[in-house]
Amino acid sequence: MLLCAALSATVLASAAQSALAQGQTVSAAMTAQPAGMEVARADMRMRVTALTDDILRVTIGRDGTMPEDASWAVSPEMRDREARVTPASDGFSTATMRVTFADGRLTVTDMSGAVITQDAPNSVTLDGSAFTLRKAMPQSERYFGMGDKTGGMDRRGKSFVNWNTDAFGFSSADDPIYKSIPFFIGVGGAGGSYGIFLDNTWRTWFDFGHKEEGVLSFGGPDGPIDYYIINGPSTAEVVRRYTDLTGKAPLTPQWALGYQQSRYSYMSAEEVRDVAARLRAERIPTDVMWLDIDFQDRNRPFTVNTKTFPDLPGLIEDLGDDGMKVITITDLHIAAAPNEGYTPYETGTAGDHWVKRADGQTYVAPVWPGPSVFPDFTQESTRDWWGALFEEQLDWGVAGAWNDMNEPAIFETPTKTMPLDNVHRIASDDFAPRTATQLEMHNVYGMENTRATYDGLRTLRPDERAYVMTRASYAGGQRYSVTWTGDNTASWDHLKLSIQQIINLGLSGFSYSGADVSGFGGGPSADLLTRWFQIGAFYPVFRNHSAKDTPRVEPWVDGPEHLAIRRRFIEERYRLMPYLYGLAELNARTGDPILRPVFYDYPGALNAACDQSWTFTVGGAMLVAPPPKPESPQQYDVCLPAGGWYDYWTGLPAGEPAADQDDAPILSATQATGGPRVPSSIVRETPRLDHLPIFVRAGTILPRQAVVQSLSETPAGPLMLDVYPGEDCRGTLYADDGHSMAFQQGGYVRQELTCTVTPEGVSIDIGAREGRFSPWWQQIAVTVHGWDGTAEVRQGRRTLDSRSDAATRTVGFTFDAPSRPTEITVARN
Ligand code: NBV
Repeated sequence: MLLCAALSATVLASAAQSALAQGQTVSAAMTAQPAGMEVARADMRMRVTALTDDILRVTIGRDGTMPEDASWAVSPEMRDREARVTPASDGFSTATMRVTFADGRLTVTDMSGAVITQDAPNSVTLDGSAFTLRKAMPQSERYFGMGDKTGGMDRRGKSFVNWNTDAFGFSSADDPIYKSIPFFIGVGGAGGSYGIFLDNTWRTWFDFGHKEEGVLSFGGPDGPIDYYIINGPSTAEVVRRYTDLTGKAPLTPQWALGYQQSRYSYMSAEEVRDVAARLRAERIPTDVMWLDIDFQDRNRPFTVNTKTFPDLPGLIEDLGDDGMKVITITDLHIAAAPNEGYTPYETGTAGDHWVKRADGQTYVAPVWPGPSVFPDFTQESTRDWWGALFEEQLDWGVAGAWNDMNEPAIFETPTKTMPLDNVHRIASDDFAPRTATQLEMHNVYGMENTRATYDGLRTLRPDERAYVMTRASYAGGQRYSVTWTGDNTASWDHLKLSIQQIINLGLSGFSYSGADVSGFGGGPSADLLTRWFQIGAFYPVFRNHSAKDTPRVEPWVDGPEHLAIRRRFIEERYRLMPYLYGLAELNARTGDPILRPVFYDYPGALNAACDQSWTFTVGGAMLVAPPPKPESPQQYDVCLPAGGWYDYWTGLPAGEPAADQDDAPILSATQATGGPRVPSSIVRETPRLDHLPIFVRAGTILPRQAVVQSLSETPAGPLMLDVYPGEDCRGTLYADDGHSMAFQQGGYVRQELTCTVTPEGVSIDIGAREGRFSPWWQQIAVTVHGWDGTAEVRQGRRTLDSRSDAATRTVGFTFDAPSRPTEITVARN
């Protein structure tokens, strides 16, 4: 922290003219601050503080009063940070950014002067309690993030409102839907990628050049004008810094990466057992069974219908013996059932935990249990009370919690939610205790519900990882829960939309999300369901779920041929588990999403020539390219970023036909127009229902394992490493016990892997083991791809047996898993 008190002289920003709401022009005075600057105008003060070299916080106070320094999303530790800055007459700079205020506009550039973000004219407009901020919108820039919002991947040209909404049956253009994450990333501008996060829980709005060409505006009807500018310049750096600010998603229990089976609802223990038994009989790897509202007594949270589920602990135990966990739904509405011995109602009433009406009475409204009351999660004491209610479920062996309806959804009202003048009592964090209306608390209510659940589970089982899934949330909600995209529909449109939503959720901090595989409403055709399983197999949360009164959608429903394809993709996810779990662990440390847009790792892909409307990567190294028009048999081109790729399924360099294939699908831009065949990065694909094109970056070491029926099983045989030689060749091995918190105390193992292409062949380096966990594998089986001829493989002075295969162009060998650094050389002989 550098104090530059000597520089706190007031500088009149030379041409600091700025237009106000009413259009008057006033001059602004600038004052240097310890970590930034303050600009004062007649009606407002703007403070810009560098929390770090790459994160600026901008707060604007009206009538001389700065907003309260409190947040549901950003911890006080982060908000209190101050970077070392160098003041200048027109602003200041950090190590990486220059911040200036001139002509009434805030401009942030990189050190070379390239603009990261700049205010548009009339940059701040105050209108009563409402406000509007305006930024310039360069032609080249595209916009991502904003959570689960529909409307395609790029937000440019669109307008959105943040208002958590029970959006049953939403269309691919409806807005708002369930979540409010007032954060976007601008990509493709002169200064590289940057993010803006407006930390305001009210009904804020964002307009990406829809209202006014070339102007990106955002604002709200009330609440703090408190936003962050996050520098990149890469998109990955923006996401990492946004999750430094709002928190990382905790490391998931590994079983939650397995296949999950759900239905609204499996109506009895018998039905759950039947479905679980069929999953096992059909050899469909599965880790979780979900129980929706009908397992409860009269839809009352924290109860069980003992007629249909006479022995829930027994059911959970038996499924557990078969390698399946059980997650139960727990909605936030508590039945208003006085004098019935319903503990949540009795204790909640005694503790004064309910949201109130404007007249001070407890608010009662209909939801699933009938007349219900609603915990005021804005009070810490209420969250503590709520969290403790999970004790019984945990004693029964329940593995995780599902918080639904927490927008909050209310029946029998056109607004679908609480009256806006309902009263919450904020008593939490560093907020000054006060009442707040539903207008202010609405968007953060669902997140505080999950916070109560998550903290409750962690407190009750401090040695276990907590798993919570939510429908509604706010920025930073990833600290407490994973999410899904709510009540989608069985349509091709929704299948495609799901990837766009998951990508944008991942860029918005929610690295764990999924969509109901099959679509919640409607009934998918056999082909649609099969495709949905294929693509869902790469969702961070892979759950099959569907509504009451819709056709069944378990993997077997359309007969053996479809089942075989669906099973193959579920199995493939399990084979990839060492890779996926490594990505989960990376995410917990960095915030890097698991499922990513291609441009996250390959910036050039932003402007690729191919339709990439739902092409994505899993962790950067695996590129998944579903047909852009999934319902059409039309051929399509896949643009592969520069650097070389392998076909995941054949293991051959991308575009090379497999031995049993006679068509050579590789194309190049020149060949496509009749030119000569050149090494190229465009591959033409013909859609086939049993195939999903997947490519692996040349320069990848991909860890895989044998298929298991659940992640509680130890995989048979060795850990497999597929080595795809190329530039910057790397991979990671990570393992821990998969469920406890021991990894935080060294109970894990991590080994970095690299490979180098040498004149003789390839050399593979296995790094030292970090951590003290003994992984399940004793042996490692390597397959080197793109290999011609036989090889001599050496580990130190030892020669290892190897097998080459001309058809697959591979050489393979096995060795004992080393705990010390080891180099293995593979040389042509
Ligand atoms: O709890 C029932 C459903 C649930 O299955 C679904 O996933 C949620 O999004 N829930 C909504 C209640 C309303 C369903 C119409």
